[in-house]
Amino acid sequence: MIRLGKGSKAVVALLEAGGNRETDMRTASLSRKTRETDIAVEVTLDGSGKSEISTGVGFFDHMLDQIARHSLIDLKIQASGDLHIDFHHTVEDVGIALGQAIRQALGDLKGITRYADVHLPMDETLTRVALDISGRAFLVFRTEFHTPKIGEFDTQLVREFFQAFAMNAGITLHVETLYGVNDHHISESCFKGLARALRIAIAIDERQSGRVPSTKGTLTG
Ligand SMILES: [Mn+2]
Repeated sequence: MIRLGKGSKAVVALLEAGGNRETDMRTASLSRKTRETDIAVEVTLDGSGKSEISTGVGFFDHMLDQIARHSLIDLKIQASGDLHIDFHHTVEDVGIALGQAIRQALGDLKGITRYADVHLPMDETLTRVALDISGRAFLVFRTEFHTPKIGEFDTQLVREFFQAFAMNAGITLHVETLYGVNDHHISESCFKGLARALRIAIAIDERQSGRVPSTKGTLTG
């Protein structure tokens, strides 16, 4: 396994040289510390969905586990934040750090599938997630909750996470819950939908033959 700090130029070079994709992992690790939070993130894009998540917020850990499990990205997230105030800083800053780590691991975006969309059902709820790994950060979030809290967790923070993630990953991300009754299901369908769409969009498309999937020739500037 090759460990890459910034970007995945070495992987692309290997791909172009006919390297073995099974052993050339796209990975990144970073840490981010402010007066509000202290966060360490490790991602392995071509993983098996293993996760080690500890944010101090049980429901949020459960949602981040869904990202790993259903994107097949291996994810380690260790966060300690000012939870005595509320969960806002921790949720937002994990979104920032995870977005940055995934962007870093994707590198110059050569050979990726780029676009994906899924409809993610969870019992009575149906959420649509469409995304473009474009280098252009944009969020459309059309999901409404029926109650202010899921347990201790503020339902407003779901949007905050998606906003922070999209802005820092450089992804155009559209999330829309078409219908749903239970807020736990609604939230979980958004996270699982993101995971399933990421799984498709980050995958190496053999027919791209290592090219950046854009007529501009670049997605990073
Ligand atoms: Mn659940």
